[in-house]
Amino acid sequence: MKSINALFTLALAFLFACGGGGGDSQSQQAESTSGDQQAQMSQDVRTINLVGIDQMKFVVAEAQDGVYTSDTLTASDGNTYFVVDSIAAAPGEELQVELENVSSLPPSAMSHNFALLELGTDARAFSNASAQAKDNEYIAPDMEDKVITHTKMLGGDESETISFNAPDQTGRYDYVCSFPGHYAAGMRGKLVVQE
Ligand SMILES: [Cu+2]
Repeated sequence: MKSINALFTLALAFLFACGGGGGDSQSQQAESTSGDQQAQMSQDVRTINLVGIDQMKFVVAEAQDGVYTSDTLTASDGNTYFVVDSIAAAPGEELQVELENVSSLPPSAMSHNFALLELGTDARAFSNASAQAKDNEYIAPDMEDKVITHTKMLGGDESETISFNAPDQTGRYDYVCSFPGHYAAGMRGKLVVQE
């Protein structure tokens, strides 16, 4: 009887241990479920994971299909990234662009957005005008018709994913970060729409 009691206690202890573990795996499951839901949302849609860094460049953490990079830069978060020069897309291709700002500086000093401009837009003029438009998330109100799509202005540790279709017309479309000074510092690139 003593040994049965001991066995019972052991079984109970085991049950508690498993119970605790079960709780953990349940919360892990909950996390992975929301991950699955995100994956479902983006099913078959190419997502370009852009990062904005204090050196005022659009960068990626790893090679991605159709994303063309040049230099590498080590950001303030200690990670080394590839500087993005251009992104290729097919006419009308459904795309998602995620932009994450990895800065630890205050938003007033280091925010980033991604603004894709209509073909033939003077990207420098747009950026200069937008630098004055603090109250409109640094998008020049009188040039909003030149913007195909854009993220909001993101402070450090913020990210946003936008969904859109690449334009039907082939060509080289400018995208910029319109935070003051960032276009001039090189926070820009081309969405190359080609067959
Ligand atoms: Cu920026």
